[in-house]
Amino acid sequence: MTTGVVVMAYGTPASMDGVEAYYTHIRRGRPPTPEQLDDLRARYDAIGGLSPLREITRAQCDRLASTLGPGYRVELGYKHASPFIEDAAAGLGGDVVGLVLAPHYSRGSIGEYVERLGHPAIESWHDLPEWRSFQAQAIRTALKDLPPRTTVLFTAHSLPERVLDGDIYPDELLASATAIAKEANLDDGAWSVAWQSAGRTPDPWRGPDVGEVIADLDSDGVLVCPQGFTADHLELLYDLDIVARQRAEQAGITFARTAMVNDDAAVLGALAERVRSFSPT
Ligand code: FEC
Repeated sequence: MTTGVVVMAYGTPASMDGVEAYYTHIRRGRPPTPEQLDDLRARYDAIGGLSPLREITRAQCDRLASTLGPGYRVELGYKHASPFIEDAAAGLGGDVVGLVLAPHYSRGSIGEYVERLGHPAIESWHDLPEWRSFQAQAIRTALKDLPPRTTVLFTAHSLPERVLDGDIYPDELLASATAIAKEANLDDGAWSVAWQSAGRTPDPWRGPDVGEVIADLDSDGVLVCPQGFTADHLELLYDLDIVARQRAEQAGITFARTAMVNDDAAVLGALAERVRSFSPT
């Protein structure tokens, strides 16, 4: 008897022609205005075309599948692109468990993946020691090339305030940032948390935004550690590497960002172990 595993991730369009359908899906069926669509296409153009997210998610999923080995059937399911979560789950019989390739729980984000899956899932894994060590090592490596007075900013995707009311997401982000900062031997005043990639909607989103924090920094360097994500994609390559970098340059501050997990063998191996030992309550 095999166990089915649905590895879930955000998804990205497979071609530039697919950007409108993708954006419409993110907006829950409401098509974007021509201006919004042009703006998104321009962001993909600015990172050199499509996002690398599709290939990276595939590599992450393959790494999980090969570590899990026989006894597990692993399928990839995207939130906003094909193959969708529901299609991946429908192709699996018997026991099915889910894993989202994002470390922290929030009702408005992970909760939605799990609801659509309709099976038990690992809802949060930011306490994984191998993941925390990866982040601490990435910080230590990047700091070697930065000025001594550098601030580390741990970022995650912002969410609307109404979604975060009573949600555990900010607490989980602070808990992992604190543990990673300790493991990387950062002084208390040398790091903080910030938010990024707030949506283009009129309602208030959780801040402070990483760009505002950078503009107000009293330091010579800033190192952004996007702990809320596992792969290189648009929100990092554009929102951080282009927009946040510009903010830093305007403020006369050296900018850098830590390396992403992508298909790192130690982290994905440990995640596979977590899937193996997962028993739904
Ligand atoms: O590389 C790529 O092509 C895709 C990058 C990508 C990732 C990602 C992750 C998260 N999002 C989260 C929440 C929201 C909410 C809205 C929203 C909107 C967008 C848009 C694009 C986009 N997101 Fe995303 N997100 C990525 C891309 N996201 C493009 C639409 C244009 C824009 O606003 O920039 C607002 C929806 C609405 O309009 O109602 C909310 C969260 C994550 C991290 C967790 C995860 O990976 O699932 C939370 C990657």
